[in-house]
Amino acid sequence: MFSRRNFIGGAGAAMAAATAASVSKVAMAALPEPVIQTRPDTMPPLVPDTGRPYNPVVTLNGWTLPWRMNNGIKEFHLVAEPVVREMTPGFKAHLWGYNGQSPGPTIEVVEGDRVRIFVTNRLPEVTSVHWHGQRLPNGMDGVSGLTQKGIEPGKTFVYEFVARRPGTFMYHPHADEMVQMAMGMMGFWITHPKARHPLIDEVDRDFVFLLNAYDIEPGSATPKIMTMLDFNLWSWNSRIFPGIDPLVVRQYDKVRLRIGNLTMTNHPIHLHGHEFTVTGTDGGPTPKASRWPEVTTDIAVGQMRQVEFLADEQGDWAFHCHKSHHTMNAMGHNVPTMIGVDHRSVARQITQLVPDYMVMGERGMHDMTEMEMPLPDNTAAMMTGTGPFGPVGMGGMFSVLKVRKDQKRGDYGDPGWYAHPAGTVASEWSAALDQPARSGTHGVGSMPSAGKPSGVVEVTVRKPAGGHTGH
Ligand SMILES: [Cu+2]
Repeated sequence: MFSRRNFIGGAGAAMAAATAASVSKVAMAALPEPVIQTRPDTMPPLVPDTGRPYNPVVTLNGWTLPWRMNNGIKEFHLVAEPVVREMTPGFKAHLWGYNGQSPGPTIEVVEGDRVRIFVTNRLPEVTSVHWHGQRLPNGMDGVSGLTQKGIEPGKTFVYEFVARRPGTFMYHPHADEMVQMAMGMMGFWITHPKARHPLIDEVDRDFVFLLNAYDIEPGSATPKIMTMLDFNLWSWNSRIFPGIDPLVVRQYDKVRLRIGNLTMTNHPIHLHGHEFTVTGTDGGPTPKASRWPEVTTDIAVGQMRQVEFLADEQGDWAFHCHKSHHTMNAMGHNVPTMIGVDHRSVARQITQLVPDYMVMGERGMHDMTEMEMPLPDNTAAMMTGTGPFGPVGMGGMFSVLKVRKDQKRGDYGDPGWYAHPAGTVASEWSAALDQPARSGTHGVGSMPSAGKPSGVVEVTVRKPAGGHTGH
C-alpha cells in the first residue's frame, strides 16, 4: 500500500530528480521516515493503532498519512516534491504535491492532540505550509515572509501546535501560492472530536475530497500556471471522471462528505436522489437551528462544506458539480457553436484537402462521447465514461454514489452497476396506454370546454379613428 523511500537514489526520487532539490541523508535520519504513496487509488480508512481512537475518514482517490508517537506527540513528515499524478487512466500530469501524490495525504488527528509536522522541501523553490482554518500560535501559521522564513529547497522545517478545535481543515503553501497551488499542492486535515460532540454526529462513512483545477494543454503534462479562470481540467483530488472512484455506501448508512474548494471559482455540488444538510464549514460545526435540507450546496473559493445524509435510496446516483462545463475534460475554448449549421457539403470539399477533417457539433456535442477522434498522446477524452446504458457523456467533477443494501459494513469495494428492479427504468414508449377519463365532449384536453367560444378567434386591434375628438 505504501512505500518508504530512501531519499538518496530511490526509484521515486530518480523520477523527479531533474527538478527536485536534494536533501541531506544525515539530516533525515532523526525524522520520521517519510511515507510515500505511488498509487492514485482510494485507500481503506487508516484505523489508528496509537493515540485516542476515532472513526477514520476515507479520502477519495487518496490516503491518510501514518504518524509516529514520540513522547505523546503525533509526528508527521510531509515532503513537498514534484509528482506524477495519474488524473484518469491514460492521462498523467506532472504536478507538485506531497509524499508522491497531489493532493497530499490527509492528516487525521484528535482534538487536543499535540502535533509535530516536519516539512521537507524537495521543490526547486521556497515553500511553506499554511494550516487553513486552524487555531494555532501565529508563528505556526505558515505564511512565508509574514510569520516565518520560507523553507529553502533541501531544508526541513518543523511546525508544532495543539489541534484545538474539531473540524475539517485544509493545508496548502503560502509561498508563491499562485504557482504552487496551480501545480497541485494541497491536502486535507481532519481533527476528530475527543468525545461525543453535540453538533458532530457519528456516521457510518465519512468521505473527504478537494476540488481542484488545472490548465493542461492537450498532449502536454504540466499545468499552465498563469491561468486564472480558464482552466480545462476540473478535478476532485486531482482526478477527473471516469478516473474518480465511486462513493460506495451501504443502504441506510449515515454518510458525511467533507468537500474543500481550492480552485479559483465556486462549485455548486449536487447529489441526486437524496437530500443532505450542511453540518459544518471551515469554521466548525454549524448550529442545528441553522441547518436546512438541500440537494446542491455552493462551495466558494477557499471554503469547506461538510454535508450529511441518510443513504436510504438504492441505486447509482450521479454526484457532480452543477456547472455543466465542469463535467468536461480538456476542452478547447475556441470551439464555435455549430448547432443548426449543416456544413456537410462544405466538409466534403474540405475532406478532399484535409482527409482527417471532422464535422462536429451540429446536433450538439453528444456525438463527442462516441467519436473515435484521434487525440494527442496523454490527453483525457473531453466527455466520456460508459455506464450500463451507454455513454455517460461526462468528465471532470463527476462521480457516482452507489447505494447497495447488500454492501458489507466497512466495505468500499465497487459493487458494479445497480440492477434496477423490473419496470423501474425509463424506456422507449412502445404500447398504447389506458386513456384517461375526459370531462368534456369537445377538444382533446381534460379541461371542461364549456364557456369557450367555438371556432377560431382572431384578435384584432382597432385603431382610434377621427382624431382627438371628444376629449
Ligand atoms: Cu464546478
